[in-house]
Amino acid sequence: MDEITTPRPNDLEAFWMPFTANRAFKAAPRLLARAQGMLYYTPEGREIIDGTAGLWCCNAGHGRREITEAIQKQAAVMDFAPTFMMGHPIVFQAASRVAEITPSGLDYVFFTNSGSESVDTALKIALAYQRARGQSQRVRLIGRERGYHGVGFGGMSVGGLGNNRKQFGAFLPYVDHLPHTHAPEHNAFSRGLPKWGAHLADALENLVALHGDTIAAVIVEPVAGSAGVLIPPEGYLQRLREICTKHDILLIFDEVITGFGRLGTMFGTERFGVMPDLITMAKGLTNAAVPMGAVAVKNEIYHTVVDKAPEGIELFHGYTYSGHPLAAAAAIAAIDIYRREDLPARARAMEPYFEDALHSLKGLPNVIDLRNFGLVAGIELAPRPGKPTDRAVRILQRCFDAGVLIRTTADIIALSPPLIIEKPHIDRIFTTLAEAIRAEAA
Ligand code: PXG
Ligand code: PLP
Repeated sequence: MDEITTPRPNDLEAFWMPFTANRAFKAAPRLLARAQGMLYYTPEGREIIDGTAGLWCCNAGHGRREITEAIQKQAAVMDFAPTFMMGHPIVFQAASRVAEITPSGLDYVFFTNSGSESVDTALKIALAYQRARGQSQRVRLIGRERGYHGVGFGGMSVGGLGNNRKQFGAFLPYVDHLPHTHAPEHNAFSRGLPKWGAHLADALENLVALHGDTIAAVIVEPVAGSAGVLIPPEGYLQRLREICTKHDILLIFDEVITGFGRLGTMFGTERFGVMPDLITMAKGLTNAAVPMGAVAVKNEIYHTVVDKAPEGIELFHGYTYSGHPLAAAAAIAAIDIYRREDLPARARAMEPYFEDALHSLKGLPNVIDLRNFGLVAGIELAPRPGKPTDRAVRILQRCFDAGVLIRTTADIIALSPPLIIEKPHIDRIFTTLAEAIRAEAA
């Protein structure tokens, strides 16, 4: 294991790292150089258990041969072809495969390259739909406090994370926000859906009272990931759906994290039994092997925008790489794996063990909440006085040194392992984490 498998870079300076403390990182880098199954390897060959599926995206585990081969094969057949006024066979196949796994009735798929692009695309489709059906006064978009919808101007505007907004000044106009659902005073240490808080969805009624019939769409994450694993209260999403339907407002589920088996069903919509009008996705779509995102829309939305348009282009939107052949090949192969191995069911079967392991951390110093749903867990820590994020980042470093990759936002640790995880991995992850939490309290 000491064998050097990948050379270290000789200069870390030029790469402006995303969402990273660049100065601290470049002074003490943490590098991942190789990956297989549940494991990453450092350039020195040290094993790191992947507790986060990369960034919530390698749901089928790393280095899946079928996906690699599909990409290699496609690269040799055709590197690229436009999808603007041209087509190539594999992108149509990929769209059909996605339509097969989305809820029936959401059978049309627009391709993007990321979650951020999927969100902006969904918001634009929602606006175009309202206009196409003669409701052009519906220009308002409603997000939620503590929501994360990527970093485009649309997603940032409906997003609800102050840190992601404060450097940038200008946002989309006509945006409002629902209150977030995090209520540790009622729901701390909940297993699964917290019991308190369905009524928080009623805040949408207040926004309707304020904005009348000018709301085009509401966008929420079924389970908020980036903001620190906020699990929706029982009945909350149902209530939101009812109010949207009552007032003729589109409901967008941002399933960039919750899609592809994460919650024990292919999409969160199935687990919750709530049907949105649009679903945004990315990450697990290709098992992260090639960047790709998508938006699935209700048939009526497609038909309204497309059939009601005058002859010619119906939607003035698209990316050079919408439906890139390599991404399309990777998506088809990844979806085949999710279905063949029934990874959503596997996640569901592993959930009770994962939940028990998580809640075994109760009582450790500074652990103020533990929450979980599907194969997602949040561990909330009391911040170090005057030094927010410090405790969590130091725990991350300790875990990395001990061979476990975790993810932190502020003082919340998020876990979202590949769905192929086995019980011994779960044991290792939580034992390591418990030691790190104890060590940081000392
Ligand atoms: N919507 C949701 C719900 C997301 O979680 C995006 C949109 C944006 O996707 P892209 O592909 O543009 O990053 C996301 C992304 C983390 C973390 O550790 C989460 C995301 C990205 C990076 C880190 O919480 N979510
Ligand atoms: N900027 C310029 C100058 C472009 O020509 C294009 C696309 O043609 C873009 C941005 C958008 O790039 P993409 O389609 O990859 O999102």
